[in-house]
Amino acid sequence: MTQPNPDQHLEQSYRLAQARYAALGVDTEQALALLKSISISLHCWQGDDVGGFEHSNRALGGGLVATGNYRGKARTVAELRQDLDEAYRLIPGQHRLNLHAMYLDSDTPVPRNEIQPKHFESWAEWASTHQHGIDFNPSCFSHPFADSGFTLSHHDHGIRNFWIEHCIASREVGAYFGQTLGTPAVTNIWIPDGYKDTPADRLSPRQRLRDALDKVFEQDLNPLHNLDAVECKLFGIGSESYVVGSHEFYLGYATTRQKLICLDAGHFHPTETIADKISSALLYVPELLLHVSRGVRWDSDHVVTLTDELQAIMHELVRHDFLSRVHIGLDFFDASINRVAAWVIGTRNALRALLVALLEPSALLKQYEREGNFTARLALQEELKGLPFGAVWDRHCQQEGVPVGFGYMDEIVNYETRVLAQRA
Ligand code: RNT
Ligand code: ZN
Repeated sequence: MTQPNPDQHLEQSYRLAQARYAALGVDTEQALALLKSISISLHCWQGDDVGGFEHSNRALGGGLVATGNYRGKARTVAELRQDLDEAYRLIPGQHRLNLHAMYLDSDTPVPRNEIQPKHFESWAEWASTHQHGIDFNPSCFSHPFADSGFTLSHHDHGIRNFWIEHCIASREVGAYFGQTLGTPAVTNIWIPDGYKDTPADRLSPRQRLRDALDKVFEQDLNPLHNLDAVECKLFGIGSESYVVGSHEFYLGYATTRQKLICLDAGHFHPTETIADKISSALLYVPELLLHVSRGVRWDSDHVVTLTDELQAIMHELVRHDFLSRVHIGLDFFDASINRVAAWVIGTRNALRALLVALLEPSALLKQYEREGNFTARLALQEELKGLPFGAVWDRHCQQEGVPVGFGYMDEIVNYETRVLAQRA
């Protein structure tokens, strides 16, 4: 008897899955076509534990901590790109890169308030060759002027101004990427500002931050080149008692200034999920940036896994047709496992959750809800969890020419031996 080959197995599984979904009125081919059109922005900072290439060798600051010492961390721009290329090869679809200002490509040190597009030319060339859009971030941490724990809201005019200039310069770099690559860069401002212990004055830093941001955004930039986002946080390591850029602060700011708000999945109280915030925020701000991450207790930055919370986020985007108004970025840094694998695992999971959302008969669920049939709504929601989305996902990977299932680990192991292990 001849055994069917693995490709035939995949084909058979897919056909069975297709029929199961069709019985619920879901077209798997349409879901896959949509999934192909979605780009995720991979964050450069997973590749080197948020180090950057500024020739300064400063320890990571701003309350950010990358734990672990797995071999093979990227030490140069070239190594980071090589690792990114490998990650993109193992992820189905065409994706973006989210770059921090501290990852500039310059032989000599450049003060942060003096960064220019020319320091990022090689990134633009690489991105254009590989068809990646680029998103951007000012780096307001790991710097002597951030050591006090305050940047844009600092009481010292000179220090505050330094960070204002850095953010203005960053928007210009964002616009340069957007114009060069033909797809707008989302330039996202996150600052660590806050107090470890109970403040005496919660108001003044917020007034200063509001005014500083207004200066940063004074110059209108073409939205086809650059989109501005602001990112809130509940607390950080070292800013447990007070964070200047809280959710209320930035929701108010983004609403009144019509900026994008960035919701990071790890930046809220552990029982609060950003999935429930998307439909509210999008009533008042034009677009959203998501930092898809995974909070574990007090850490906000674990590699994204296929959790209920991730699934809830993706359901929101699909059910309300928000995909065109939401930019999906990742934000985690794990130095205890193979860093390329971390990108691949996290991005593939974000895409898998998107696929599950695309395979949902949401019209039917909404109908049950309108009819007050909450029993059927619950029953169907639970049944859907057992449907064979994995066969549809495998089909997608196969069609996109990337390893199916656990198969990508063979490539990761091979890359580790060939490349990462050689970095002493
Ligand atoms: C920090 C924020 C921010 C950073 C990156 C490096 O809490 O989430 O997005 O992770 O800018
Ligand atoms: Zn974030």
